[in-house]
Amino acid sequence: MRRLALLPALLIAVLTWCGSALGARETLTFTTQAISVPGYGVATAPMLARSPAVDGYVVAMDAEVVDSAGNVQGDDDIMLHHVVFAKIGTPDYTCAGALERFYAIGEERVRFALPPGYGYANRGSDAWGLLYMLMNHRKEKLTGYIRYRVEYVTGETLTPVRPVWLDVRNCKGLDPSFDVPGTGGRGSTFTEATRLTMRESGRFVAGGGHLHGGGIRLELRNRSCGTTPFTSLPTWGGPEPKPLLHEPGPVKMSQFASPRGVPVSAGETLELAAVYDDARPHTRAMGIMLLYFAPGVTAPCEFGPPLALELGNPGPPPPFSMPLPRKPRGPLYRNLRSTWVGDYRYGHERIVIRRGTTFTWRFVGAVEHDVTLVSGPVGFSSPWTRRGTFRHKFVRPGTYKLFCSLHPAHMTQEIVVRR
Ligand SMILES: [Cu+2]
Repeated sequence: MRRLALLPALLIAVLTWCGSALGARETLTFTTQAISVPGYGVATAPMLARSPAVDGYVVAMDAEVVDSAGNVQGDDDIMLHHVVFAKIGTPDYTCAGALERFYAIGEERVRFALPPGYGYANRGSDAWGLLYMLMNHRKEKLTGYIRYRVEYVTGETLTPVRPVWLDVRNCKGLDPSFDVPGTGGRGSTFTEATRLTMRESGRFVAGGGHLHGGGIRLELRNRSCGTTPFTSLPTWGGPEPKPLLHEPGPVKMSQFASPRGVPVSAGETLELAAVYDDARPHTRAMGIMLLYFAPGVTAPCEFGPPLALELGNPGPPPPFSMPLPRKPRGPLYRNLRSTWVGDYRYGHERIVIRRGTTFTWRFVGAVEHDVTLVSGPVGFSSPWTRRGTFRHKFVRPGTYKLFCSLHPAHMTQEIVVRR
């Protein structure tokens, strides 16, 4: 009996030993230093990130937020808004500078995995960095840690891939967001797009998308061939963390991993198009697709086989109107033309102006803030800033509810534009 029971264990030991002699695949887990997130607030910053200490290939990766005991944080505590990983000192495929963006995770908790035989090459001496944005849904300050798992292959040669980061606001800095005005009427859409002309031939063997609330689809088009080889679709739903500090985004985006993938040829022009609902405003929207490219020989306008999709349960964005997390307070100011934006408050919170007024916000804080439409007749937002001014001309009457997207529960404002 005893001898029989030992047999499986022995077999596993032998197989594991053979496996490591040929090449090993292991899961490496890293945890960042502590990140403090203010109550009902947002924390965003770049930091250095630990990486595998030996040469090998990343074949899959995911990330989550944990507390000091290692417990995974729910969205009701610290929500992972997004984390972007980059290799320091390596040029990016689409943007200037030596930060190669190779993995990102957002509200859609999508794990990236390359098809078998492909890997993202990494040296033990390579340095990684990450840019995080975390959101605290509790009143008190919380401390979180980003824990990421890297599936890592050593001791064998894989077909190398290069990450290709396509963003409809290509290379516009740390906040590549745009605003959907929401003035198109029922059933209308708003599209923001970017193009990339391929410098070399090969195949995209994996990819996925990132949209925000109001997103309908993200299309990868081949303009030279008149095709749309991949569309990333959002899945909606799931419990929304309360209080709502931003318009909820998709809980999943469809992705693909296929060795024959999406073939492209040198000189062909690709277009990434983010299609949003334009029946209502959506501010600080995004449209990003991360693809993994394996250089190789392809025919011009080669038609790839159907992609192996991980689809989710896609559907149109739910009609949604965001309430302000805090009711604007204080006296009502009539015909005001400007206000100040200080640390954690707007100079005037309740304002009535005439239609056609150009309103000015003067930023005088020690930390960054913004002005973002939450609901109202037209979507608009300011950049994050500590200094300078931002102007908006109010041409449509109605009630504009605004907040600072970085301090949404503290900084709110309501501007009524009369006819
Ligand atoms: Cu703020």
